[in-house]
Amino acid sequence: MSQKLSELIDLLKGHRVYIQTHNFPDPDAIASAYGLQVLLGKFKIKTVICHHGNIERAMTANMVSEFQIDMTADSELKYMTSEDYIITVDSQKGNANILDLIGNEVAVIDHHPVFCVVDDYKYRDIRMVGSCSTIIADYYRQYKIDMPSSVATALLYGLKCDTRDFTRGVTQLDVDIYSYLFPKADNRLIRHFQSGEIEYNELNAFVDSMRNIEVYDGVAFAFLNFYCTDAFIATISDFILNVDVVNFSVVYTRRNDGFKFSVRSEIEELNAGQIVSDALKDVGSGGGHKSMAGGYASESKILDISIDYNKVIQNLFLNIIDTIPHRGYTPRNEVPEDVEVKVEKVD
Ligand SMILES: [Mn+2]
Repeated sequence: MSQKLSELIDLLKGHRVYIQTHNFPDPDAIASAYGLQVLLGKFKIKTVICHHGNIERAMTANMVSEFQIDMTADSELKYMTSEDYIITVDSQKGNANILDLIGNEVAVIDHHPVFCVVDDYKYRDIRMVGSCSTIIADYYRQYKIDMPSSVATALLYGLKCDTRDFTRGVTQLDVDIYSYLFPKADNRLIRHFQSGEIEYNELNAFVDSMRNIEVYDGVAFAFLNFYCTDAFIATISDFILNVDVVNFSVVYTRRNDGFKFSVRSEIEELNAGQIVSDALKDVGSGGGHKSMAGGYASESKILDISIDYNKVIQNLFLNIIDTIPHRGYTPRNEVPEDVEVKVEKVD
């Protein structure tokens, strides 16, 4: 059960307060930050929303401009000191996807499993629900606080994005919050935000990435051999999961001196966060939810194993996945003789 909102408010009083999202914030992170900012504002606590990395996607940028959400990039932060308080939303300090700013991370509101244990938060509300927006909305609901339509729309959009329209990681609380937000939200606006998932200038890259898929026993790999944003990799990973023969997808691209990963699972037994964390532990790091996760691997460590980096990456994942019995899987050493083992390739 979460700590009381009043504890958070008491904690923040008299401090300069920042709400920090994960890097390259997505709709859930931004909606959570915005909903929390409006909520704290009702208790006369002023906050600045900050983040590292661009707001990349049209579907995210549309929401920010529609609601005039004031987001400050870390490079534009002028006044933050080590005395200032930071609340991290949709992320936890110590994770690879959040820049360590100089302020003091006193509070966390998140829905990600805890991978790096940092236990000195003064306020912690981490719940395994479909979105961080769910938790923020729950504060309004529990404490009967008036919610403007803009906040309801943003939070409902965040909830829909993270649960992929209520098809992944959904809990009873998410459903309850849906019925709480629905009458307050502008559902036409949500449709408008959602319609920009793939941008026109990405169409070629999108088609290319579909040509490069390799599938082994339901596990798909796609290497995106061109510059693409984090959000684009995630979109491709989501999309590949829609292919009928795929139930686990690993999409990756080159970044500076490494590889950036986006991983999705639709099989209960295959925990995406745990699998990325295990697969990349010697070459980088990773983590996330049961159904969606991400990671990073150092290029030199991958190339140390073999110059054929695609094979190395495939093996790192398949070696972990092969140890986990799951639906639609044939253990490697126990293949019946009359079954032809083939590598499926989608051309
Ligand atoms: Mn989220």
